[in-house]
Amino acid sequence: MSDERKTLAIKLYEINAFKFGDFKMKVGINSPVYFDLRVIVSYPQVMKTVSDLIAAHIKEQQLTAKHVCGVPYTALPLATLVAVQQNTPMLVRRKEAKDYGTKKLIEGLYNAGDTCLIVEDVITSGSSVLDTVRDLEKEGIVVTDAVVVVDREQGGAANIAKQKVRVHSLFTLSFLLNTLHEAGKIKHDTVDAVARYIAASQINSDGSFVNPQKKDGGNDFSRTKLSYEQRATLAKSELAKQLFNLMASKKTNLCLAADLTQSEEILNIADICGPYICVLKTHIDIVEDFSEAFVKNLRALADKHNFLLMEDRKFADIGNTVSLQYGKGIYKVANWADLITAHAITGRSILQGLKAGVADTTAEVRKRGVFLLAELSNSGTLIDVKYSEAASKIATEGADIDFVAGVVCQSVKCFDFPGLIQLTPGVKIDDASDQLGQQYQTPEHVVKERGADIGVVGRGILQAKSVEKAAALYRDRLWAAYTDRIAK
Ligand code: 6AU
Repeated sequence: MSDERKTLAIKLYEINAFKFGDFKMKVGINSPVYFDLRVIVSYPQVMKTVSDLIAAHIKEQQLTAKHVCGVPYTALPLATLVAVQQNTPMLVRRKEAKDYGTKKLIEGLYNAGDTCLIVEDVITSGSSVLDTVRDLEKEGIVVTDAVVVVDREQGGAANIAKQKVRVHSLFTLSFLLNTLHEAGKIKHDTVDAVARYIAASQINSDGSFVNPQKKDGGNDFSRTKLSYEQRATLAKSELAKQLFNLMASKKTNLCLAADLTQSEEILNIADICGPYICVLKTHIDIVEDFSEAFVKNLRALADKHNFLLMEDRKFADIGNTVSLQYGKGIYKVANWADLITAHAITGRSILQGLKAGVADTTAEVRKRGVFLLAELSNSGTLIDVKYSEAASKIATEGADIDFVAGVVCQSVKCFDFPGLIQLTPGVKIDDASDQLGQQYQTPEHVVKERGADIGVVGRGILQAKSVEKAAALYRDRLWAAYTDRIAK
């Protein structure tokens, strides 16, 4: 069996099912090894060998689950072969429930109390297997075992075992490394680099890093420990890159909420506060004397003082409507605002709709970005943990994330990806709340405890005796909190 596994390990390497180099991972850090087992469907002999080995393992270990279920999508064909070979009925887990008919997430015949074995291609944090366990368990199905082709040894097996599911792997990353090294396919340096990476990047089931710096002196990849310059290199949105670099070079992470109703007042405050801010945020629909000349002058001030304009429109409609609201009407927001805010309530189509609202060229879309709202600062908000998790998923997964510059939220737990910017409103040095539900925190608290990259200050500056002094003070305190945060 061991020789067969070694031969298969080398074959998988030869067909590029895994590679060594410098790869950007979903969580934002670079990995020296990358797996893509999707390629095996093009090699029937490899498919057969892998599924034979899984079936042999199930027999050897006397695993007797009533059903087999593959984690979508890469492991589905493998699970099918295993199920057919063993004559075990299969269950299929949908990634998304159908929006018509039965809305079932699990297809196949089963009864509550049935047992099931999961097949997966690669585990890193274990979160995909755990998603499948959760959906099966919702139907009363008991998941006993998970058989995976490759365990990257980054904590996934332990995360799954915590849910009382036994994990079996055909290969560990160490086994693959040693086999390839023995066969003269990779150099010792590669083995070393990968081993160091594994030691330094253990992952919790929610995708966050275990923070090994404290444990063994390895790297710490948590987003709040990285500098804005480092994070600019990881950003997927051009606007996020630009804003990270602007903050780093101008040494400010202050966003001014210019919630004023007269255009002259906004222009005046933008000129005074311009040197201290990275973003000026508007609510354009409260301006009583809006004109095209006003936005032209505001843009000129943004260029003069090097800050970006964000229209806090909080778009929240179906794709077609937001595309019109963004590009058309009196305000034509897409023409002048670098950044906008949007609710995630409509789901992914909000991103497609907004992209469609920016003129028609890809180049234009690259000059714009959105901050998705995942949490709100006011008391009594209806947003709960499940909603904010789903909102941050929209911000970090899928084809349109190149348009997402960041997330508006209140807590560091909201998302992990270091290429996104956390914008946190509700910042004020005094006053714990206003009369209408707003809740305030100090600059130090939002940056150090809550993970804010940019603090949004409105009335803390607008109502100060000296607006300029207040802007300088908020800039200094927010910036010092950030430099402290990354130094520790
Ligand atoms: O400092 P303030 O309370 O005067 O202003 C806070 C600004 C306002 C709000 O519309 C906005 O921040 N805001 C947002 C944003 C930016 O989307 C979200 C939120 O949860 N709370 C909040 O106050 O312009």
